[in-house]
This record gives sequence, C-alpha cells and structure tokens, in this order.
Amino acid sequence: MVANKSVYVSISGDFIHHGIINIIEEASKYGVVTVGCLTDSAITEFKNLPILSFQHRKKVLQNIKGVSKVVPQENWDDSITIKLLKPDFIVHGDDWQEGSQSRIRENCIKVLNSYGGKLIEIPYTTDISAIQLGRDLYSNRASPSQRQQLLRRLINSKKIVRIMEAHSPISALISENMFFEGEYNSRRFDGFWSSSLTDSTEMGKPDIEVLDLSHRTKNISDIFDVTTKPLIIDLDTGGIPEHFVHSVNRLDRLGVSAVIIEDKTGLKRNSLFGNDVVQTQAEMNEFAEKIKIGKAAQVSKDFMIIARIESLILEKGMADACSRGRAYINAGADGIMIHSRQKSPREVLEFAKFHKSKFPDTPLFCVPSSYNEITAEELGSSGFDVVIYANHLMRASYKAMYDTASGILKNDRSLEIEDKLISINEILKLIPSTGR
Ligand code: SPV
Ligand code: MG
Repeated sequence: MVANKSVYVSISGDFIHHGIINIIEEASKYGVVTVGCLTDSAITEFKNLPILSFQHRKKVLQNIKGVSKVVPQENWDDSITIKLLKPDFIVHGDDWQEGSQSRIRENCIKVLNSYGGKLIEIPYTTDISAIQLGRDLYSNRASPSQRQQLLRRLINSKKIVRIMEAHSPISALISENMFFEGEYNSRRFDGFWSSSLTDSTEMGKPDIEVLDLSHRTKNISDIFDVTTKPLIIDLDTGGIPEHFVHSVNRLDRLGVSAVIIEDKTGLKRNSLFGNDVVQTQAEMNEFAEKIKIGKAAQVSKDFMIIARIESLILEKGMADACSRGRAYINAGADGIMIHSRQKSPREVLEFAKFHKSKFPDTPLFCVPSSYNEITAEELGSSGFDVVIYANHLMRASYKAMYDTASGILKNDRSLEIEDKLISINEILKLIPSTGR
C-alpha cells in the first residue's frame, strides 16, 4: 500500500461478494482506500431501493479489510463526490465502459483529468451476478412487514414516489417490472394503488363503496402473491369509525403500506364527478376523530393513514382545504392527499406550497388524472412526495378489449386486429412456469 496516496471506490454494499473484495484488494495496492457508500437516494436515481439501510451497509463496508474510511456518496454519478474529495486514484470494475454507466465514466475521467487523478479499471468478476442476487433477495421483500416498510423508506429517499393503479395481478406485474432508462436517469413505478374506481369497474359495479373489504383484500392478496412492491389502498370514506378500526387492523396485517380515506360522508360518489352529483363532505372534526381512532388501532409502526381532502373537488375553497389539512395532521394523519379535478395543477400547487411551509415533514400525495400535463418530476419539485396514477391501466385495458371485441364482430374474424394483440407465443411464455 502506498501510504501517502488516496484511492476512492464507490460501492452500494447491499451484497458483499468476492467481486467487491477483489476491487478493494486491488484498490488498496494504490493507497489508502476510501469507500463511497451510495445513499438510498443515490441508488434510487437508477435502481430499486437496496435491501439494507444505509447505516447497515456502511457498517459492513467499514469492517472490510483494506477499507480505511467510508463516506456517503449522495449521487449515483461518482464524479460529484470525486470532485470534492480529489483522490489520487479511483478504482472501478471495467463493466462501466458500455451502456448507461459509460456517461458516468466519462464524467469521472473529466474530473480526474482536471486535477491529475487517475482511473484504474479492473476486470469485472464474471462468476457472480449481483443482479441475480438482487432478484433472489428481492423476492424476500414480499413478506408482509418488509413490503409494508418500503413506502416510508421510498418517501424518505426519493424526490417523488410514483405509484400505479393495479386492479389485478397481471396489471400489477406490468408495473412491477416496467423500467425506463434515459440518458441521465431511470424511472420505475415504486408501488401500487388499489383504486376503488378500478376495483369496482373490474367487477362491473359503480364506485359507491359497494365492494366489501373481503373482496378488496382478496384482490390485494392475489397481487401480493406475484409482486414485491408496496401498495396503497383507496378505502373510500373508511366507513363508520367502528368499522374503520377493523379495516385498519386487517390491512395492516396483510402488509398494505397505507390506507387513504376521503373526507366525505353519506353515499360516496367518485370525486371526478365533483358537484355534478350530490356529494357531502364530512364534518372536519368528525373526520379528524376517525383518523385518530384509526391510528390508535394499527399494530405495526410502519402502517400509514393518509387523509384525503375533498374541499377543492367540492369547491369549498383553499382556506377550507388548508384548515382541514392542519386538523387531520393534528389528529395523527401520516400524510395528506389533496384531490382536484381541474385541468390545471394551479390549485394543487397552491395547496402544496402552503402545506410544505407549515408541515414540511408530512408527506403530500396527489392524483393528477385531470391535470395530466405536469410531470411527476415537476410535482416532486413543487412539494409533493407521492404521485398516484389512479386508473390508467384499467382505462387502457378497457379500450383495448372494446376495440378487439368490436373488430372481431366487424370483420367476422380476428385477422384484422391480430397486430394489436400480444402473440400466442408471447402469451404462452409471459408467465414462466416452474413445473414440468
Ligand atoms: C380512485 O382511484 O378510486 C380514486 C381516485 O379515488 S379518483 O377516481 O380520482 O377519485
Ligand atoms: Mg376511489
């Protein structure tokens, strides 16, 4: 080891395998090794949340032979930390020469060149796959308590958490695996929304709290059978407080991460009707009391009860929405969802500004079904923590099924619509079988 030279190695540290030990061994030949341990938010810029918390990963890394110091690496792009630390060397596996990581490699080389640092690349260890290890470990996340905790961790580590509606296991599987990789970042859905509208529509029923909790939880349990991401349930008004207590208990035990209840009373109608139909907002203190009773009933510490404010939907004004937000938070709500059916996000952005100035630590949720021009990223920059795409997969599948059924009748055969369908070959292989 060269005592007066510094070496930097960036590691997430979720799985320590011999490939990582090889890198550290190699790095220590060049000088004193500092490991940059990627924080949860750095990792989620590009990948799923790690299994272990930052503190646990840091502790493991600190105890590896050859590691002198561990510092947090706050960004996925190593070059930002390198610019600050200016190590004599950085050591990295050569697997970043191609693909999306090559841009980060170029950034690092630029920074190293600016002060005379050097990049050492060592051959990637091929007989271990961190990705496969990750998949195996990820399947363990499907246990109720592990899955449940993920939502809070995601909110704490991501600028915006993206939640997609799932009305069936297959619709959930699409979002479980969907991934977009851009030049500078990547995106994925972080969890699921069990929507009262799409669960009811799936059953050919109106969205008026007509499905019972057994039906809703059976659907969620089927979704949980084949996925690992956290789920938020839309529980309409939550029912009377005495019933809500039992619902909280049941959902909490199932491993649901959060329940959202809306401050309406009487016959619940879908919010997107607004005042086009008769809808009654609950009395503020009564609804706050329901939240309080629900919070007292939960067993796990991670379960969240989110209060949904309908003042803007029912045209009761911003002041009413803001005072309800305060009352519900004081009653113990773990987060606030503000709903709107305007084409413009103006009113929800105004609410977000107020909310974040008064309650910066209480997560804020939104459902941009009507104000659909604003991006999740922009909502995140405006104070929202969670964005819910509340009905999109149901709307997509209904249209596709409708067009297919009418196309077959029109042409009296399926030839004409075949190119709009997944092929027989693909559907046979879509769900791999572990049997013979
Ligand atoms: C749902 O998805 O059922 C919701 C959101 O409650 S909304 O339909 O916009 O009211
Ligand atoms: Mg609903």
